[in-house]
Amino acid sequence: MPATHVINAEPYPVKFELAATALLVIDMQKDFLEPGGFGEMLGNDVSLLRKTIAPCQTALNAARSAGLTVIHTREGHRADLADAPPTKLSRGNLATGIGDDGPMGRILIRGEPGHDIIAELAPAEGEPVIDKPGKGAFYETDLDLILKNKTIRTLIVCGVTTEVCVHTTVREANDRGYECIVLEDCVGSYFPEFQRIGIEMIKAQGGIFGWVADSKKFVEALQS
Ligand code: TIU
Repeated sequence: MPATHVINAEPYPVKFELAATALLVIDMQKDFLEPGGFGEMLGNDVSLLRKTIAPCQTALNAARSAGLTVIHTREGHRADLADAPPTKLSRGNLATGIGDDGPMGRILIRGEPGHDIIAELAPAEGEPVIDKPGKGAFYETDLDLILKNKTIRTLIVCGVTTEVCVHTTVREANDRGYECIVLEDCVGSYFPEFQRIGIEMIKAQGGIFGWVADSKKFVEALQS
């Protein structure tokens, strides 16, 4: 019998099987969470995202203890920018933008310090890290292939930002037949209103994109 758990999510409780569930940690990178990166260059207050770090640690520790598949993603580009659409590079008319030098190296470039995942949530040995050129984690990556090979059906979703990379990824996953459970305190936005509405949008209409729970409910579900 597979180990089945129930999480007390909204809009209604949902079952998940340990062997068919992955924790997906989206873009918890210095470029979004620390001063001097892409998030700040866009005009954002990065401190707003930092309250997600402790809940993400709780979810990550619980997932690892339960033996769940854990997958991390990073948004970023090749050093030669060949994988960055010109429209993305020019967006915002930024004085300093993608590929330019910043305090944490070239902004949103793979291999640069700012592109790396924050130390608090560093991937453990053997946990796949998906480097993605877009906002969605499925676009031009091998995430779907990895999930299918592991026969994953449910994604527990953490990361930043709620209305951009988390939403895009959840929508992509939902259309591919995955069940997404977004942990509200583990996802963050630079805009409190977008956080609130972004969460509402996922669970509205009977769970149109998935379910919403939090790190405490996730831990409780794993212990049940
Ligand atoms: N700007 C913003 O809110 N987000 C991004 O650019 N990328 C992610 O959400 N990871």
